[in-house]
Amino acid sequence: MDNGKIASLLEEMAELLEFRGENPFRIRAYRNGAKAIRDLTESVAGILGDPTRRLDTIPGIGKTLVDKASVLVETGSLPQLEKLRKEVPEIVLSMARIPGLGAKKAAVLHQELNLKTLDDLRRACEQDVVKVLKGFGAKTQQVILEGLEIAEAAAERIYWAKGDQLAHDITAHMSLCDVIQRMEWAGSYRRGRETVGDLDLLVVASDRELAMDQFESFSGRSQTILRGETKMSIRVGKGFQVDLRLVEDSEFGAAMQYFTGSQAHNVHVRRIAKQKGLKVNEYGVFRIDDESRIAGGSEQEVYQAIGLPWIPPELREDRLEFDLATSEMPQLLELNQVLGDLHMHTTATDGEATIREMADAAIARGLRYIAITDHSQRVSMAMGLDAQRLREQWRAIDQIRPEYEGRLMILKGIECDILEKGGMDLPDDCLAEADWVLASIHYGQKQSREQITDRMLGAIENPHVDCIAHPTGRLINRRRPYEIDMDAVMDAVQQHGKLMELNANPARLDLNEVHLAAAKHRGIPIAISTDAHSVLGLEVMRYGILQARRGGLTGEDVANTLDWPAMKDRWLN
Ligand code: DGT
Ligand code: CA
Ligand code: CA
Ligand code: ZN
Repeated sequence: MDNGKIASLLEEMAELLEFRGENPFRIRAYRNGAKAIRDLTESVAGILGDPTRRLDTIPGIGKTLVDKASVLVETGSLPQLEKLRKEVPEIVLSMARIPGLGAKKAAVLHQELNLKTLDDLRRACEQDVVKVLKGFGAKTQQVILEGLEIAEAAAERIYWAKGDQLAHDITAHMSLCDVIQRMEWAGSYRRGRETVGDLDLLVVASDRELAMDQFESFSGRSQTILRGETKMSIRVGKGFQVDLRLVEDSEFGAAMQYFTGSQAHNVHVRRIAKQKGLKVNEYGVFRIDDESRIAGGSEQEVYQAIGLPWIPPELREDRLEFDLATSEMPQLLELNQVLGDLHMHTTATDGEATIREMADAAIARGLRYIAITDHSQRVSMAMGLDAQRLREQWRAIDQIRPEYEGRLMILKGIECDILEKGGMDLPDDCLAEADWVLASIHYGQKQSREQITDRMLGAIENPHVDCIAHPTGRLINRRRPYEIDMDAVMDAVQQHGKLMELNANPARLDLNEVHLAAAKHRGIPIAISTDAHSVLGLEVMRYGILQARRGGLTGEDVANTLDWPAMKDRWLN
């Protein structure tokens, strides 16, 4: 059982215990343990299996959690969890999460109406079956219907890229209002998380009412959720929420620090502050003894007051940042450091643009080299290339190259599938002629952990393979990563001197930030690539940069910050 699975089962435990109104400390122990395990780069099973290691030396994992994790690893299930699941059916939990419903009413609904899904509940409301139940009534029924809609929309966190678009639209709209003196985005959006639950905007305005009026007049607004003195929330489209907070200029830094989060980061910040006799909140940093305020105008000041350097928002997840802050804060990667893009498709397979069009677009973006990496034959849906068609493409590249001499290096690459039965989708003699070979899994993703890991190891051992593309295969919000022994994969990558990809597509962002940090720790070079299927697709590089920063990566850790000859020299054998 992998760490992700263990963590989600522990989270489920926490949720069920919470539903039952159990001891909050116990619930928190499960939540903390789940987070610690999710963030762990080594496998829990590995640590438990090693008599020289102890799981409870890892912060956040107490004795109880060690027992639970051992049972999970050994038996694949947890008796206590099974019992709770029987007592509290999934549907009751989902209903309890609906705003305005709660645990008690959810239980009654389940008992009386024998509902299986939230859709059943909606139908029951629409058919006026709910309002006649004892203790419900027409108003409650309406609240449930509205809550259902909210829950549905909120269930899906949106991709950062989509949040970014919305943030830009709102910024443009707010900028039209001249009472606004200062405006910044905070929250998970500022931290560059893969997905955002809602957007958080901080504003300093000479007239708060006018600023709120402006916010309310945003054309995408579908509803005003609340409008108070200093806080306002609107809904955009079907359900996405945007929060506006009006703050004082002198408190802007403290507010930014507070509302950027993450919550876990802030808890840690407050703990450090407390040890120094200080208190940090959204208004500033205060001395506990005499309540005097010592910082708050800028974030820099806030961190400095508690003895820390300013911490880049992308790192504020209570993972690496406090260790880095006390040793050395890295100079995180920036977009302009990236010189090449090593994964893209053309009209030869499922891309929309020709080699020339991709090349011109790459030059316009300031790149110095690109690799054309169309699919191999196994990907029949995309007209994947066999050896003959691939060699034809390479001849075409040979012909185009002189035109781009001195402006852009066009590499002859391939995204070669790792076959279901193991082995590469194209013969070695063909792969040997490529400048750059990506290996990736597109089929047989449901195979066992052993099978997938073996296939991956086979590819890494192939001397012609340079880099593993989108190594976990996950699609955010849509498909879980395949089961794979990432420790073993990274061991092999290290041993054979290969690279790993950070696929910058906003739906992939694969490797994730935890794996990136592990790769960095091992000295595995990362290639950040767009996997572009069109000229516009090259744009996604910036999402990859954010993800790299979240993993703590600097220019040193990323292979394509070097020019092609230097990169080849340094990282390819
Ligand atoms: P999201 O919206 O789910 O993607 O994640 P965030 O981090 O943007 O969370 P959000 O919008 O609820 O709140 C923004 C930040 O404000 C959060 O990262 C930390 C801070 N914050 C909000 N509510 C609380 C709270 O109740 N306690 C603490 N300590 N911090 C809070
Ligand atoms: Ca947020
Ligand atoms: Ca919020
Ligand atoms: Zn691709």
